Amino acid sequence: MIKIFHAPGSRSVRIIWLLEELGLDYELEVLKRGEVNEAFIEASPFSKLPTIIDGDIVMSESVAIVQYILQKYGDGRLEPDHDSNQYAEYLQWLNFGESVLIDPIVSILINKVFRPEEHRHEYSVQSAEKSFAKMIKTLNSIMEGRTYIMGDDFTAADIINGYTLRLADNLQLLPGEPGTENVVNYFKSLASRDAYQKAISDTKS
Ligand SMILES: N[C@@H](CCC(=O)N[C@@H](CS)C(=O)NCC(=O)O)C(=O)O
Repeated sequence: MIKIFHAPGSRSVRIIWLLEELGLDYELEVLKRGEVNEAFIEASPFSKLPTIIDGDIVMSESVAIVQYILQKYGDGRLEPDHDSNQYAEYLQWLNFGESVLIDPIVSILINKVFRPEEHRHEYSVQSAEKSFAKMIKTLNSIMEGRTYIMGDDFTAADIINGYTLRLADNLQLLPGEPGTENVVNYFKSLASRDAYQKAISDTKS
């Protein structure tokens, strides 16, 4: 069974969400703030979440973990056929959510939440908010007429981007201004999925 090192709200939500969508069993090891977890330190030398252990396999990059799980256990679900033209577009969206869309969000989190107040940098927050707003407007045009990021079918690219949009929503970066409705509705539809709800509840039901 796949073991997931998890902390509430962290990117490990993506992996729980994926496994819930696939109906696969998993074991959660929830890290407690301020407590040293030897098994986690051994599995994740850079101390990053998510980290998974599956038999002899140990991994800790969320997009790579998604690809690994789909290849090993997906039976073709939640991704286009690898021989199809859509697969290239899917790979691009799968990476976009972690490589591009999350960038300004991380900057905002660092400068609004994580750093002590005296080290926060207001200009970085403002420029990250601008950059995020610009990306959302572009994404909004792309989402016109699409239910999911690949069109009609829900894929794992929605999980990667959906988690990123959750962070944005938590930071009130998705207030629903004109020109962002498609993205807001897209996020709402992802957030209403049972598997997403289980993933953010932090316990398995
Ligand atoms: N690109 C990595 C990022 C992993 C990452 O930064 N995870 C955060 C939690 S969401 C973390 O472990 N932060 C703790 C730290 O940086 O020390 C992924 O997608 O898995």
